[in-house]
Amino acid sequence: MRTKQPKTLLLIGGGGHCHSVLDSVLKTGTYSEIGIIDKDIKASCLDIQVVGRDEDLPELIKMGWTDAFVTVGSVGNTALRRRLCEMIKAVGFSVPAIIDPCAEIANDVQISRGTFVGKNSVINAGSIIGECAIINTGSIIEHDCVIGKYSHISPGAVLCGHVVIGNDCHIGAGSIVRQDIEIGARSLIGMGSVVVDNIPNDVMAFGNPCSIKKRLTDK
Ligand code: JB2
Repeated sequence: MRTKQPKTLLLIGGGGHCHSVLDSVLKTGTYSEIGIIDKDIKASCLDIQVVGRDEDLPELIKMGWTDAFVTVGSVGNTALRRRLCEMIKAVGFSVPAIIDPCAEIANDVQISRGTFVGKNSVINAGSIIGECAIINTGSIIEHDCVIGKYSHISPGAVLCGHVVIGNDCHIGAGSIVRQDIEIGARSLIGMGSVVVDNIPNDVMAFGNPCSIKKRLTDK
C-alpha cells in the first residue's frame, strides 16, 4: 500500500490576516509543515517563520511544498490578493479552501479554492462562495447567496437570503444587506451600513440607509 505524502502549506503574506488564518489552519491539523512567504523576512506569525519571497515559489514547489494560500487581506482594494492568488495557481500549487473548525456551513454550500472562512461565521443552505474570498469572523451568509471572487465579507456582516455580491467587493464590518439585494463588482460598502437597495459596480456606499457617496472610477 502506498503511504500518503505529507501536505505542507505556504501562507502568502505574514501580517494581520495571516495571524488569524494561521490559527484556523493550526486547529485543523492538516499540515505537517507550514511556512510564510513575505517580502519582509521578519514577518513571522505564531512562531511560523518566513521561508522565502514570492520569487522563490517556483523553487519551493520543486522542493516538495504542496499547497499555498494567500493570507494578504484586503480592505477596499483586492488588487494585491488577486495578483498573488493568480501567481500561486500559475506556479502550480494546490490551493485549498481554509475553514475554521468553528464555522457552521450547510451541507450543500459550495466553497471555492483559496477562500477563507473564519471563526463563528455561518454559511447557510444553497450559498456559493467564489475563489479567494474572505468570509471573516462572525459573518452570516444566509441561504442562497452568491459571493464573487476576491470579495471580502468583513467581521460581523450579515447578508440575508438570496444576496448576490459581485467580484472584488468589500462589505464592511457589521453591515446588514437586505434579502434579494445585488451589489455590483468592485463596490465597497462602509462598515455598519444597512443596504436596502441594489448597489451598482464601482462605487463606495455607506450609511443607514446605505447610499452611494463616490464613484470609484472617478479620478
Ligand atoms: O507582494 C507581496 C506583499 N505585499 C505585502 N507578497 C508577499 N508575499 N507579501 C506581501 N506583503 C506582506 O503582507 C507585508 O509585508 C505584510 O507582512 C503583509 C500584510 O500585513 P498587514 O497586517 O499590513 O495586512 P493584512 O492584509 O494581513 O491584514 C489586513 O486585512 C485584514 C483582512 C488588515 O487590515 C487586517 O486588520 C484585516 N483583518
